[in-house]
Amino acid sequence: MIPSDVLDQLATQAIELPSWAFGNSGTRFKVFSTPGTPRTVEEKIADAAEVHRLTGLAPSVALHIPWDKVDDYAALRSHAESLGVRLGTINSNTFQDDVYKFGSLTHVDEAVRRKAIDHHLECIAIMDATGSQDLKIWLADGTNYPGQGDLRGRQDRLADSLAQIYDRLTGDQRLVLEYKFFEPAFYHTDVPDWGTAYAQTAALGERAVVCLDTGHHAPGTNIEFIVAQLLRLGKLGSFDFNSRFYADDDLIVGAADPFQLFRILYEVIRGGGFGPDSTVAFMLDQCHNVEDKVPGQIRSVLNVQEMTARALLVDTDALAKAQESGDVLGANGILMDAFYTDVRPGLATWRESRGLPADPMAAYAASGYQTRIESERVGGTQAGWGA
Ligand code: AOS
Ligand code: ZN
Ligand code: ZN
Repeated sequence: MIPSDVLDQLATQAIELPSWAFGNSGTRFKVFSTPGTPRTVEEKIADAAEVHRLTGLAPSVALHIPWDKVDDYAALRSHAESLGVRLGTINSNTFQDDVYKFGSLTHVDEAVRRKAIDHHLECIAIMDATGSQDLKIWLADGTNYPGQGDLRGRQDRLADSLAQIYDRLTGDQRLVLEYKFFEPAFYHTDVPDWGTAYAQTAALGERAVVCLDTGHHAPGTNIEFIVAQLLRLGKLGSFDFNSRFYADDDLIVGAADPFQLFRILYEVIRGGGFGPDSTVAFMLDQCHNVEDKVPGQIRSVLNVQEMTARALLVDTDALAKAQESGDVLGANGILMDAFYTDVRPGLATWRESRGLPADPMAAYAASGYQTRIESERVGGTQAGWGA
C-alpha cells in the first residue's frame, strides 16, 4: 500500500520527453533504422502523446532547433494540443555546422559568435510562438589540445554571449545552461561542470538556471550532492535524465543504477525541487539505438515515477532523529527501507483508479500502435546524432 499523501504528490509529476528520442539514433559506428520511426516532427509529437496517454506522466515534448524546425510554430502548437500534450523546452544547436568547428558562443571570431548568438535569439522567437518557457543551451565548445585556445578569453566571450541572449528573454522565460565534462571536446570543455554553469548563470540573473544531465559526470561523482547544492543555491532549473555505464550513453533512466536515481530524487524532494510549486523541470535526454522508441520512453517515465514513489516513502522524521542522534546504521536503514519497497503493485492499482492502464508497457504492446506506425511510416528520420 502506498500512502495517499504520497499518491497525491505523485499525481503532480510531469516528465518532458525529448523529440529526438523518437528519431533514429546510434553511435559513430552505426545508426540502425527502426521500423515506425517518425518522418516529421508532427509524428514525433504523436508518439510522445501516446506515451502520455498510457502513463499520464509526459504532458510536454522538448523540441530541438533546427532538427524540429517548421514554418508555422503556432500550427505545431495546435497540433500538439490537439493530441493532449504541449510544446516544452527549446534546445538550441550550435554543434553541427562547420562554422562552429572551433566554438560557438565562445568563438574568437566575432562573426561566428554573432551567428551563434543569433541562433539563440531565433530560438527565443520560437519559444514566443510555441509558448515554451525554457531555452536549453548545451554547448559542444571546447578544445582538444593544451594551448589550442585561451581558456580565460573563451570564458569571457561565453559570459558576453549569454548576457546578450539573456537580455532577450521575456515573461517567465528562462535560460537553462547545461554542463558536460567532456565530448566532443576532449582536453577542455567551456561549460564542463556545475560550478561553471553556476558561475555563468549567477552572473546573468534569476532567470538563468542550470540543467543537470545525469550522464554528464565522471564515474563515481556524487550527483545527489550536486542536486542538493544547486537547490540550496536556487539554481537547479532542470534535469536531463538518462543512464550511463561508461560515457554519455543516453540510455534509459534508472536502467544502469536505480539506486542512484533514488538518491537523486530523494535530494530533489528534500530540497523542495518536487511538487506543484517547484520550478525544477524533469526531462529525459535519451536515445533508443536498439530498442523500440515509444516503449523505451514509457519504460523511462515509469522508472522515474517508481523511484520518486520510493523516495517519497522515506520516513523523514525518523531519518532526522537518527541523523541527529548519530545513529549511522539506523539512518542508513531508514533510507534503504524506502529504496527496497516494491511500489509497482501499488502504482498499478492507483493507475487503474485514475483511468490509466495498470501496466502501460503491456497496454502499449496490446494497443496495435507499434504495428500501425511500422506499416504507415517508411523512411523515418534520424535524430540528428551520428549523421
Ligand atoms: C549533449 O550531450 C547534451 O546532453 C544535450 O542535452 C543535447 O542537446 C541533447 O543530447 C540533444 O541534442
Ligand atoms: Zn542533455
Ligand atoms: Zn548528453
